[in-house]
Amino acid sequence: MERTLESIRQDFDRDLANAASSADYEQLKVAYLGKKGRVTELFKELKNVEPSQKKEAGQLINTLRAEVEEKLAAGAEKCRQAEEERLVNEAEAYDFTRPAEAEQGSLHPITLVQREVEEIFASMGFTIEDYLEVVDEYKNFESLNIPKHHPARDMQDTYYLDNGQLLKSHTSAAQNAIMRKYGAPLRAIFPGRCFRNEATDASHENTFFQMEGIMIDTDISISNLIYFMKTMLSEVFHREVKVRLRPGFFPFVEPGFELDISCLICGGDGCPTCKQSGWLELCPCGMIHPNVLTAGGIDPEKYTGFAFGLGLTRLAMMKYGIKDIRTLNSGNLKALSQFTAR
Ligand code: FA5
Repeated sequence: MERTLESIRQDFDRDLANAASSADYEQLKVAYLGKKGRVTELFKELKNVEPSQKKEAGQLINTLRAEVEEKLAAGAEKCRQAEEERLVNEAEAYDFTRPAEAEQGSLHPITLVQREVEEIFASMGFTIEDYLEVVDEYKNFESLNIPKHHPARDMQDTYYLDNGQLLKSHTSAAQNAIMRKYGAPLRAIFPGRCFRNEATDASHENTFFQMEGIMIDTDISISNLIYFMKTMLSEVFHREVKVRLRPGFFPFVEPGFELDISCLICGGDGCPTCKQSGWLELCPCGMIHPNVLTAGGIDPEKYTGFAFGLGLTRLAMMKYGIKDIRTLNSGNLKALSQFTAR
C-alpha cells in the first residue's frame, strides 16, 4: 500500500507541475479526487488490507488526500491570479481611442430630419433650445391660454404622474419658459418628444416628435409666418411641395392655421397614411395670442409673433417615404439604418 501511495504522490506532483490553466486543475481534481479518481480508488482497496494494518493505511490515504486537496487549491488560486493579471494587462494595453473596426451605427431618420431643420432655422437666426419632457399643467395648458376644463385639453390627453405633473403633449409647453428666458425680440426653435394617450395607426403614435418655432418682434405678421414655413419645407424636400393653409383653432394663437402637405407617399391620390384624403396635417401655426405673450412676460401692445408646431415625426415619414409611423419607434434596425445624412 505504501508503495502505491508513493507512486500516486509522484504522479500527482508531476501532473501538477505541468498544469497551466484553471481547466488543467479541474481535470486533475477529477483524475485524483473524483468518484473514480486514483486517491478515491485507494479507499476501496482498504477492504483487502490486513485488519491489523487497516487503521494505519486509512490514515495514510487521508493524509495523501489532504495533501492533494491543498496543493490543488493553492495551484488553482495562483493560476486564477495569473489569468486575472493577464486580462488586466491586456486591457491596459488596449487603445480605446482607436477608430472602431466594427460596422458603424446610423442616425435615426427623425434625428436626421431634426438636424436638417435645425440647420435651416439656425441659418435664419433662430436659437435652438432644449426643454423638459415632464412638465406641470401650467406649462402644458394654462400658460397657453387653455384654462382648466377647456375642451381643447381633450384633444391632447396625455399621461399624468402621481404628483400631478404630466408628459408634455406638445412642444408648445416650452413657449412660456423660453419667452421668459429670452424676452423679446426672440427667434427660437425647440424640438422635443411629445406624448399622447391615443390609439396608434399609420400616422399616429403615442410618442412622437414635434419642433416648435416662435418668432417675436415689433412687426411680425402672417406673411413672415408663411415665408418661413415655405422656406423650411422647400429646403427639407429640395423641391417645391404642395401645401395648403386652412383655418385651425388653437387657444394659444389668433388667428390659427392648419398647414397640410400633399401626401408624398401616394402623390395626393389617397392612401392609409393620409387616411385617403391626399393631405397630411404637418404644421399647425398662427399668430401668438396676446394672453400667451403676457404670460411669458412680453408686452402684447408692443410685440407680435408667430408660432408653429411642426410634426417632426411626420416630416421624417414624408421625407423618407415611410408609410407607417410605427416603424420609427420599432427599433427595427433593418428599416431604420438605411437612411444616411445628405
Ligand atoms: C399642436 O400640438 C400644437 N401645439 C401646434 C401648434 C403650435 C399650433 C404653435 C399653433 C401654434 P397638433 O395637436 O395638431 O397641434 O399637433 C401638431 C402636429 O404634430 C400635427 O400636425 C402632427 O404633424 C403632429 N402630431 C400630432 N399628434 C400626433 C401623433 N399622435 N402622432 C404623430 N404626430 C402627431
